[in-house]
Amino acid sequence: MNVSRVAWRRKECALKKSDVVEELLDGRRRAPGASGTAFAPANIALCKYWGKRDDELNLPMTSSLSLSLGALGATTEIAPCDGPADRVWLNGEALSGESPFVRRLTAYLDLYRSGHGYDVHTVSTVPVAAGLASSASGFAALVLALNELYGWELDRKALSILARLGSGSASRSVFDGFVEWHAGARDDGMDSYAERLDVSWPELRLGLLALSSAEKPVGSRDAMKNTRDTGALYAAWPEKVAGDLVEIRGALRDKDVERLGRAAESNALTMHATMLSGWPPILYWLPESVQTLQAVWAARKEGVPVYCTMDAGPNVKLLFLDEDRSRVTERFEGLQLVETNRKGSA
Ligand code: 2P0
Repeated sequence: MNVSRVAWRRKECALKKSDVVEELLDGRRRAPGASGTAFAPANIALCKYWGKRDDELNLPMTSSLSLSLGALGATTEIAPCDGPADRVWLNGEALSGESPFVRRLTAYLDLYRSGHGYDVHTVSTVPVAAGLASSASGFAALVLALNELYGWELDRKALSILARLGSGSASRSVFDGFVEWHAGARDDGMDSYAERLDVSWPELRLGLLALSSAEKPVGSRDAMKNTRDTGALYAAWPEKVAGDLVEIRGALRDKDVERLGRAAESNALTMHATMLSGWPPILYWLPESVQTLQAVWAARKEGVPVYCTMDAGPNVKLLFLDEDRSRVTERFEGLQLVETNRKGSA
């Protein structure tokens, strides 16, 4: 069989999101109740998810590990409506059915509806200017709300898989605290789900530095595809992640901020290096991002143990211990501390 025939066969046999939903909801399909409401936190990856092995099911090339952001996240209420079209409100504002956000939501809800539309009200406490991914908390809250609406009573593993079908990082947002998303190896992705780690580290602080709220030049979904398909350095990424995960798990166990910070910062910077190695090259950084990185490195040189991570945007997040809080906040103007230990409420 030649290559194109193999590719064709793989495509023909490839599983769809609807196949996964069918399997998970087997025997649980029922008429919706009046409404369902749920909260899910945003999360910041300490070891990043960057690149998929399956674009349809959002199956990642590697595992990843994150910290959920406490009460910063999304609360979503969903209810069936009379008409066939979905109506969506974000922070009280009705969104156009033509907006990319609503189109993506509607496509996802097609997996669950039986002919009717939904009214979806989402209130987000994620600071827009901080450039945090809203898709993670948004899809996780939506799945948790659907679980309420339909009374599926699915366990967290199944809910994490359903959230992944909406957005990869949403698989981690169905949990509080430190969370690992296992890459899995199966074609159907039933072993690709997140789990909460048994770690409590209330002294660890996460701070957000909002440097720019301008729209990204390229969305993370397209950027990770471009990197996987064209990045000269991408071949090194899975091995880098494997090593960083060992370091991060060990650092969380030993409460070692230096080990954690080093692995998390190096992981984020390597992710950005893989993006730069692709064509077209992708660089999310602004001059302010570089200045902040240099300020972090200068602080460490002067004995302040502060580390950083960056996602698919120009903003920088800082990691440090509570005992160094005043030394860090006086160096980084506008730093917003996240109460990762405070749970959000529905
Ligand atoms: C992460 N990011 O681990 C990485 C680091 C951005 C940089 O997950 O296509 O919105 O919906 O699965 O989850 C952003 O990607 O992508 C992301 P899709 P997603 O947090």
